[in-house]
Amino acid sequence: MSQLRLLPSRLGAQATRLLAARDGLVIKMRSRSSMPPTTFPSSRGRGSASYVEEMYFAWLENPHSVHKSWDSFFRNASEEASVSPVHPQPPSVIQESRPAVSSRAKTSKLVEDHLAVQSLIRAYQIRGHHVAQLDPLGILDADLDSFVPSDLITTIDKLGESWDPSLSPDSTKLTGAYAFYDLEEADLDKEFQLPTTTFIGGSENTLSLREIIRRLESTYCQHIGLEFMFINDVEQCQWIRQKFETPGVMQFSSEEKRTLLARLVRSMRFEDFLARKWSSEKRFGLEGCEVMIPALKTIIDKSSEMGIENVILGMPHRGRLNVLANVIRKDLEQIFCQFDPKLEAADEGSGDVKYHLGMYHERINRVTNRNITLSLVANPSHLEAVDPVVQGKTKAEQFYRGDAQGRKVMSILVHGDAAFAGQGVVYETFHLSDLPSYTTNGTVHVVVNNQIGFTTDPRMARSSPYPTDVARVVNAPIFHVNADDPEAVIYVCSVAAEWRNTFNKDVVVDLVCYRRRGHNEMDEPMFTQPLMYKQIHRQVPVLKKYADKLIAEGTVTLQEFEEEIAKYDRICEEAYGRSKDKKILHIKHWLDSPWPGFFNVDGEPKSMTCPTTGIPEDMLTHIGNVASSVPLEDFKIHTGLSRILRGRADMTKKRTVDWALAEYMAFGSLLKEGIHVRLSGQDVERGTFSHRHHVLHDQEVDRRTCVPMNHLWPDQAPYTVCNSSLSEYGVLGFELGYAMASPNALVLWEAQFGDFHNTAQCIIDQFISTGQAKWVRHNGIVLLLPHGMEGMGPEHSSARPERFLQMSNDDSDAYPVFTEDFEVSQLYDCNWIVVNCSTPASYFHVLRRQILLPFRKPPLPLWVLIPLMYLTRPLGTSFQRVIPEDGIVARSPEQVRRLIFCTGKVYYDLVKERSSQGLEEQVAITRLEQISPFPFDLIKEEAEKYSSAELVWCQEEHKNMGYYDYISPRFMTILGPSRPIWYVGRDPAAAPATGNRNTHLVSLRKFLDTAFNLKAFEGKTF
Ligand SMILES: Cc1ncc(C[n+]2csc(CCOP(=O)(O)OP(=O)(O)O)c2C)c(N)n1
Ligand SMILES: [Mg+2]
Repeated sequence: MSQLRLLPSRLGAQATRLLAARDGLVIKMRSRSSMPPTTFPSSRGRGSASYVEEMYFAWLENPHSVHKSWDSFFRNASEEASVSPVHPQPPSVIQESRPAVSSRAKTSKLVEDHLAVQSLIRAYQIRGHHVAQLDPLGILDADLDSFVPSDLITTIDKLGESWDPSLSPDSTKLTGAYAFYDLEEADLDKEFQLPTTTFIGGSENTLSLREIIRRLESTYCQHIGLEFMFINDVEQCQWIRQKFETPGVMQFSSEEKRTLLARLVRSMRFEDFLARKWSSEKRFGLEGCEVMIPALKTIIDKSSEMGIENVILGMPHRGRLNVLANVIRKDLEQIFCQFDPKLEAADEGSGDVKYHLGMYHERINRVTNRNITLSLVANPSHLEAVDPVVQGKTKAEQFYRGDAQGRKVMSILVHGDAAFAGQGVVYETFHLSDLPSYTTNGTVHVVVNNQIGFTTDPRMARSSPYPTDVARVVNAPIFHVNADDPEAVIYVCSVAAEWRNTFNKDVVVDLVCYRRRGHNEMDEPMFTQPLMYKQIHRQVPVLKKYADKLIAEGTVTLQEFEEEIAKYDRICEEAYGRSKDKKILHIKHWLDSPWPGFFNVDGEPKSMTCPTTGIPEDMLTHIGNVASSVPLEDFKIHTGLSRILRGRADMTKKRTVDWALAEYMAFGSLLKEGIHVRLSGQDVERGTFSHRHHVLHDQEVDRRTCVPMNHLWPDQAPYTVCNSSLSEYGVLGFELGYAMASPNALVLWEAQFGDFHNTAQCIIDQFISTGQAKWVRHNGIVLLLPHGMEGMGPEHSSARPERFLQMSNDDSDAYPVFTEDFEVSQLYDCNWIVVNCSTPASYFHVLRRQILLPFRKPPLPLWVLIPLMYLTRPLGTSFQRVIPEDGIVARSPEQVRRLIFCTGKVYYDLVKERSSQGLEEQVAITRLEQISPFPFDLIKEEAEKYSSAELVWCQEEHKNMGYYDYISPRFMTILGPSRPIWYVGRDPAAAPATGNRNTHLVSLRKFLDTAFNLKAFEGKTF
C-alpha cells in the first residue's frame, strides 16, 4: 500500500489540475446528440495547450525552471520525437501562435497527444460506466442518465457511427471523441507513455492508442461499470484501478468455474422446485437474478479466507428462501414445511410469513475449511428497516469479541433497487458507517437491481441516475455488473470483499438483472411492463447461458451438467419427503440471535421471580462519589460543571438523589455486576437538559475527555455513552440490533424529546412492539422518552404514550388470576412495559429490574426532570408499580371522599393543589409508576382500601391522548361498573400541547379545579 501512496501523477500537481479543468469542461456535456462536439472549444487551443507550451518553452530556455516532473516528461518526449515518424505537420495552434519551429512543434504535438491520451484514460475511469453493457435485457439502461460521453473514444466511434464526412472532409481526421481530442486516425497506432494512474499496461509502460482504447473499453465498458472516481483518496482509487485494469485479472480456473456453475444450478433449481410444488404460493423468487446466490457465497468465501468468522446478513423478501437454503444452509425440509398450510404453530405469537424469518447457523465453510457463523436477521415487510438493525447487531458482536477493526465480524446488506433509492433509512444507515461508536468497519451492500419496483419503472421511482447513488455520500465505490455474466459478478464480489477487508469501508455491488415473473408469483407483469416482459420471455436463463459457455469451452460436459442438476433435484425431493413427516412448525428454529444459557433448554425463563433491585448503601455512596469527581489528574472542567458535581457530592452525603444521580447509580451498579451498559442518542453524553454530564471535557486540552463511569471499579464492565447522528429511525434500529446480540447488556436509546421517536415509529411498530410475537426473539432495548406538559409547545411536550399503550397486548377485559408470581408473569406475557417514573428512585429500580428479570422486554420509561425539591425520597429496595397514598389521608381511608389516580409529574401539581385547598384529609392521591402491563392487583387493593371514595383519573395530557383510554376499561374490569373512574384532565385536542403559555396555565388551572371539586361528578352518569 505504501508504494501506492507514493504514486502521484507523473505530470505533477499543476498538470493534474489542468486535467481536472478539462474534466470540468467535459462534465457539462450531457450527450453527443444534444451538443455536437464541434461547438465545444477545443481545450487544446485554450488552457491546457498554452499552459503546456509555456512550460515547454520555459523548459527549453532552462530545464531547471520547471518542476522536475515536467523536466523528465519533456526530456522523454524529445527523445521520442527525434525518432518518431508520425508527425508530418505541427498542430495548427502552434503554427498560429508561433513561427514554425519544426522540432518545437513536433514536441508540442507529442506533449499534447500524451495529454489527450491521459485525459482519455481518465475519462474512461470516470465515465466509462455510462457505456458499460449492464442491462441483461438490453432494453433499459441501468443508468438513467445513459449517454455516450463525448470524451470517450469507443468502438462505436471506430465503427464510424459518429463519422460524418461533411463535418470532416479531411479523411485523416475523425469526428466524435477523436475530434474532442484532435486526434487523427494515424495516432491509433502510435505508442503512448502510460501514466501511473492506470494499470492497463500490465508490465508495459507504453501501448498504442488502439490498444489503450481496447483495454479501457474492456475494463470499463463491458459487463462491469465502475463508479469510484469521486473517492478523494488516491490510494483507494489506485487500488480499484489495479484490481480491474490489470490485464488478465478476470481469469478463473476450471475448478472455480465448475463451483460457480454448481452454485447457479442450486440457485435456479431451488426456485424451480418451489414453483413446481407450490405453483400458487407467494415466495418472491429470485428468477432473473439467480446469480445472487453465487455472489453472496463469493463474498462470504473471500471474507472467510481473510479471517472473517461471523457474517450477519440483512435482506428483503426477494430470494430470501433461496439464501436460507443455499447460502445459510437451513435444512430444506424446514423451509418446505413452511409451505404446508395444515401445520400447526408450536410457538405462541403471531409468527411471520416464511420470507421474513431469520436464521442462525454455524458451519464449516467448504471453500476455506474454516468455521463460519452466518445469521440472517428476521425482518418485517417494511423495506430497508432491517439495515440499521443488522449494523447494530454487527457492532455488538464485534464489541463482545474485542474485534474493534471488524476483522472477525462483518455485515452484508442486500437491497432492492427501488427500496435502496427510495427509503430514507438507507441514507441514515450510511451515515452511521463511519462514526466511531457506530461503525461496523465496512459493509458489503448487494443491490438486486431488477430495474423495477413492484410495478413502477425506475424513471418514476428515482431522480438519481442509478439506484445506488445514495452510497456516494460516504465515498463507497459502486460496482455495477451485468448479472447475466456470472464470472463478472463473481469477480466484482470478490473485489468488494477485499475492499471491505483492506479499507474497512462500505462498498456496493449493483447486480443489474431482471425479474422473470411478476412482483410475486401471482402477479401479472404484462399489465404494466408489456415490452419489458416480452423481452424477458425471450431471455435465455443465465444457467443455460453459462452452462453452454462452459460446455463449449470444454470445462464441463453436458452429462456432468445434467448430473449436477439431477443431484440437486434429488436433494430437494428427499427433503420434501422428510418435510411431510413434520407435525408441527417451530418458529424457534428460525431464531437469528440465540442467547445460549440465558433460557432453559426449552427456551423458557429459568425462573419466574425477580430479585430485589436495591443495592447496599456503600455501593450507592461509592458511585455517588465517583459521579461527583474527576478521576483524571490535571483535568480542568468547566466551573459550571464543578458546581453540578459539588451538588452531586452534597446529595450523596445527604442520601438523596436527583434524576441524573439515580441513573448514575443504576448504571454503575450494573457495570459492577458485569453488565455492559450502552447509552446512545442525540446529545446523550451531556444530556439534552444538561443534567447528565457523563463525558467531561478538559477546558484546556482539545478533545481530552473523561468518562468517570468507566472509573468505578477495576473489574467493571465497560460503559459506552455516545452522541449519535441526528437520526431516530437509523439509530434506534441500530441500538435494537445491538441489544439483540446479548441479554447481558443494558442498551438504552434516548429520544431528544419524546415526540421525536415518531420518525423511528417503524422500528417501534415492526420490531420492538411485535418482535417477540413474530420471531420469538426477546429484546430488552430501553427507550428513554422525555415527556411532560410544561408549556413548551406542541412538539416538545408529549412522548405520545397513548401510542405505546394502544399497542400493549395485555387484555383490558380479562379479569386476571392473581397468582404469587403475578407481577413477573404479567411482565413475561406482555410485549413491552410502559412506565412513567415520578421519582428518581423509580427510575433507578426500573433500570435495574430490566436486567434482573429472567427474560427481556423492552421498557419505555417516560421521563421528566423532576424539580429538585421533590427528590428527597431515599432509594427503596424495589420498583413500586404503584405508589400508594401515604399521607394523613391514608390513616382513615374509609372517610376519604375522592381517590385520584395519576401518573408522572402531574402528581406534584395535584399534591400542591390539595394542600392549597386544605383537602389533605379528604382526597387521596395514588400514582401508577407502571402503566402497562396494568397493575390490576395493586389498583384493586388501593381502590378497595378507600371503599367509599369516588375514583378519578387525572392526567395533564389531552383526553384523547395520554393514558385514559388505556386505563379506563381496565379499571372497569377490575372494579366493575359500580365504581366508575371519572376523567379529569385536558379536553380532547388535535395537537398534543398548546404553544401559548397562558392557554397552558389556564387549562392546568381548570383541570386542577375539577380534580378537587368534590361535587364535579354529582348527578352524572358514567
Ligand atoms: C417501506 C415499504 N413500502 C412499500 C412496501 C411495499 N412493497 C413491497 S416490495 C415493493 C417493491 C420493491 O421494489 P425493489 O426494492 O426494487 O425490490 P424488488 O421487489 O424489485 O426485488 C414494494 C413497494 C414495503 N414492503 N415496504
Ligand atoms: Mg426491484
